[in-house]
This record gives sequence, structure tokens and C-alpha cells, in this order.
Amino acid sequence: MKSIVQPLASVLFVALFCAAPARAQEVKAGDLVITQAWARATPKGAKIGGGYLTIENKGSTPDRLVGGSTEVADKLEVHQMAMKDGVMTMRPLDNGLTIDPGKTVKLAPGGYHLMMFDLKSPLKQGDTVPVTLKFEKAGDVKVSLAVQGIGAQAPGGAMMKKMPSGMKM
Ligand SMILES: [Cu+2]
Repeated sequence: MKSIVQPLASVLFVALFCAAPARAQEVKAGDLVITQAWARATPKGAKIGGGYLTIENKGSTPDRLVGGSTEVADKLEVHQMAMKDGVMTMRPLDNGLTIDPGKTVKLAPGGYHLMMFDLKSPLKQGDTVPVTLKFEKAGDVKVSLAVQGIGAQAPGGAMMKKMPSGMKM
């Protein structure tokens, strides 16, 4: 009997844990699981904002994040940021961002990110930004980006680091 009670208890624990007012929202869409969706607060007058999230592909075929939209900005693109000759550069991923089966892709400062252009108003810490992501297979997926502080490196603000001056986004 003990062997049955034990796993049940842990399932119950997980269920309770997930039902708690967690700040890390989890969105499932087909084989994809999206977590840690957040954005950085923007200074007044800023026209662009960055969004970040983690996408896990639990399926057996690749999917691709090809774009998206949000009501807070005119345009949303999927970008890649990389250091090139000592300078941070970024470019839109014209063919989208592939999430291979069994893999987790993290959009985070300094790497892949969602870029919102022509913000209608600044993103304020504590706000939630609704975004519709477009995947090749999973289709349109709605997520909410939890807005963190301007210098945040990760959701929750626990890993705040100073950005080197002169580096944008
Ligand atoms: Cu960008």
C-alpha cells in the first residue's frame, strides 16, 4: 500500500505547488511548454522593448517560432543577439527559431529575444503584457509577459546584474 500512497502524495504535492499563486506561468500548446515569460520594463519614451521566455518541445518533431504580435506594440519580431567583433549586434530570425524535439530553447538577455517595436506606452514593472506567439505547427499561442525591472536579467529579479555601460537591450 505504501508504494501507492507515496507517488500519490508527490503528485498531490506537485498539484498544490502548481496551483499556488506562482509567478511562473506555464502555457501548453500541443507539444510545446512555455514558461518564464517576462519582459523588461522600458524607460519613458522608449520605442522598443524586449521579451523573453523558455520554450520546451516535448514532442517528436521540430517546431518553429516564426513571429507574433502584441497589443502594446505595432510590431513583434524574433531576434538573435550576438557579440560580433566586440560589439553587440542583433538581427531578426527570418526563418524563425527552431525548437527541436526534446530540446528547450531559452530566450534571454544577450541571446534570442522577442523584440517589440513602437511601444504604445512604456512597459512598467509589475504589468503583464499579453503576447500572441506564432508557431509553425502549434499555431497561435497566447502568453503573458511579466514585466520586471529595467535591469533585470531574469524573471523574479533574483539575478540582477549590472549591464556594461553603452550596451543596449
Ligand atoms: Cu532585438
